[in-house]
Amino acid sequence: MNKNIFDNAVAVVKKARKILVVSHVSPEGDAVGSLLGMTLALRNAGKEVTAYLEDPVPGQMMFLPGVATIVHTLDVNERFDATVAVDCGQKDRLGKGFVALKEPGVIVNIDHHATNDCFGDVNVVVGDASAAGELVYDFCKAGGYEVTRDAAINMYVAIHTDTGSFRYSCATPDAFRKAGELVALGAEPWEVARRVYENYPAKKYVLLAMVLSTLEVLNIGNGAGDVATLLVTLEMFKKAGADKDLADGFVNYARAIEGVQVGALFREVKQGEYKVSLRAKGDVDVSAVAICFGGGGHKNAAGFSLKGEINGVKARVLAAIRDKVGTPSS
Ligand SMILES: [Mn+2]
Repeated sequence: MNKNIFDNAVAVVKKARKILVVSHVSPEGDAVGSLLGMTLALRNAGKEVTAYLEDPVPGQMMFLPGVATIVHTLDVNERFDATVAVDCGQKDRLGKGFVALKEPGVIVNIDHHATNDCFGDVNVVVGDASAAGELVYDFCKAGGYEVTRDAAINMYVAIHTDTGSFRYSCATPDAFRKAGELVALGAEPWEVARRVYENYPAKKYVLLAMVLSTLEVLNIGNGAGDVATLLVTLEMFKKAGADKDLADGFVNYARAIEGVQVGALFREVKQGEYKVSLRAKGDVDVSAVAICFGGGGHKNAAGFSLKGEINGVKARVLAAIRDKVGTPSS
């Protein structure tokens, strides 16, 4: 028989009767989809599976099959034969409830973050997988676990969300091929898109209208292209009756403008303090800007907090963008 990267993981799971499946705090589509995809496949094979997430499932993911069976607390004395962790690079990101658990059994760590510290007893870390959901699908194939329609919907959502709807460079031929197989197994693209991306509360748009009216596109004169800024204030949240989550993703409107290389959203968190989100296109690295203000992130997506009045805060951020991401004009 051919060797497969999942052989050891499959061996652990085959031997286990009582299994805990976990993913990271602040879960998004890949975390919830991978968790439930794995859970449903193993339950279908007769395993006794507990699916645990420390934090609540985001509203847009509440339609996922099996979501009602997720638990958010664990009994520290409960004993498992094995734990399968998905989409999580560090053990403490699995949450306090998991870390406190005395007998998690053999820990199988299945992930796609290159920064994964291999906290498991068995580690399957594939940095070029688009989503942990891809790996859950591979695991099922390797172990001979049937992928039911309900499991397929979860894995499809995992891949769909982590590839930015197949827009990011991680949308590889493998990601498309596996997504296609999951559609053949019963995941419905339109139904998923409708639930995940076309199901927002109206007040999000009331808020968006106010935020878009603050748009400024500035040429900062450093050869790095334009910077577009958006502002969301506490008063706007109050007027729209919206909480802060509803501004998630607004910064992408700034980045999406023709000629703009960096989009910035300034969100007032309290009087005199702003959370700044930066999004860059292509080769522009905004994490360097975030780091110089004590924040962090990835090359194309980073953030930090800054104190001061909005005009001063904006001027400091634009100056840092000019210094850090500009190419000397030639
Ligand atoms: Mn992921």
